[in-house]
Amino acid sequence: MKNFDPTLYFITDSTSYAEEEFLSRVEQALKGGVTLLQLREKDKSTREYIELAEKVHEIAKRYNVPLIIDDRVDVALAIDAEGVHVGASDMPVATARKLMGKDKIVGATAKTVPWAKEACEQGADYLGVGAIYPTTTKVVTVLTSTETLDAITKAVPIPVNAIGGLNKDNIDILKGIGISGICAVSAIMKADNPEKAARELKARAQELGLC
Ligand code: TZP
Ligand code: MG
Repeated sequence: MKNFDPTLYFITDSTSYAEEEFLSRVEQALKGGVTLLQLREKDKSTREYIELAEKVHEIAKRYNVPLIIDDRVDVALAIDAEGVHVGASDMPVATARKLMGKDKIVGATAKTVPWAKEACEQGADYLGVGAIYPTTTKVVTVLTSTETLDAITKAVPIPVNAIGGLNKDNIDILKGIGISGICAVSAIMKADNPEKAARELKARAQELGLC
């Protein structure tokens, strides 16, 4: 397995913030103990995506946290990010793996056991599974039951992270399921204090023995 820690996977959403505030929030989250970071941009031009990714990468490197780029292999390669995350409407995992090379992290979204197995066979390093709860983050998704999440963790040998509406007060639902980590957007991004939010979410996940 590659050398990354999926315990607290923070996925960004810059839409409500000026750049300075956004970058400050990302850094606060890293200070709070985020172990894996994803830059997720849906509306930026390629140039804007690259420019922001370079800035986020500089910060992430200072905390030794790998940066994953959502959707865009070209952006990930352009800034020499540590990895890319692909979903159902993005390029296939096998293509992303071929383009990224064997040493980079390739993550994939999976909502069913067959889909999870396929992503794994095509070279995914981890899976994001959800949405476990309804989410306020802009995303096209359907809910995934904890039974399906559990089945996926048993069906693949790679780390599986839960995602969707997760926060420190509701992750107890994941107890006993063999996940490797928690993915969160709003619980950290929109928190009054992202550092504290990240710290508390991680502590709660560890307290519950989730990861
Ligand atoms: N995929 C499934 S749910 C989701 C993504 C990207 C968004 C999760 O955001 P939040 O704010 O943690 O619910
Ligand atoms: Mg995507």
